[in-house]
Amino acid sequence: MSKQCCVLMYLPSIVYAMSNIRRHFLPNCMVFLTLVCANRKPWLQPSCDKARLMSIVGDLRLEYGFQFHAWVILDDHMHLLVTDPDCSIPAWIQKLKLRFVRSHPDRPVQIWQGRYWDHVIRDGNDLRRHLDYIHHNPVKHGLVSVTGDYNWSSFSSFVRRGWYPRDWQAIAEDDGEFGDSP
Ligand code: NI
Repeated sequence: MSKQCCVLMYLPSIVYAMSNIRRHFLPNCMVFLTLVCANRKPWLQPSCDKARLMSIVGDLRLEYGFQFHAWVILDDHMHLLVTDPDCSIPAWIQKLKLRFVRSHPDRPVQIWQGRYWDHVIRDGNDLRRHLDYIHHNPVKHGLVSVTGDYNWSSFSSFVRRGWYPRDWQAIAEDDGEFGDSP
């Protein structure tokens, strides 16, 4: 895929309270996001919860108009790759977390870590690296041994579009920082 990331700048975040980070995104930048469950509890393990989470993301995409390029949901975290024309990522992530908690039958007090990981995609290589990371993630985290066996990611839609071979496997683990280290 040749989608160009138009933004090479990332304005530094301003920390104004320990638990509250104000993040600055520029319009139309492509951003890799990692949301992790509090204490790494596997709140997202049941398929019905993964489906519910995806449906909430779909609703927010319509409400906020962000583009949703790639995704994977694991048992205790998720990775997303989005382009947001309105720089509204912090707002809709807040809603995503809240709506998921409110729609949960047990209404647990805390499902999500307060913070989330973000990374602005710098160029085509960086994009490729993050797409591969997302799609290899179920193998990396030991949920399946073959990438194509995992249903809860955008891998199959990338295969349909000819961007990955069906039997694709990552050549090597990427040991960069992606916000999902234990
Ligand atoms: Ni991960």
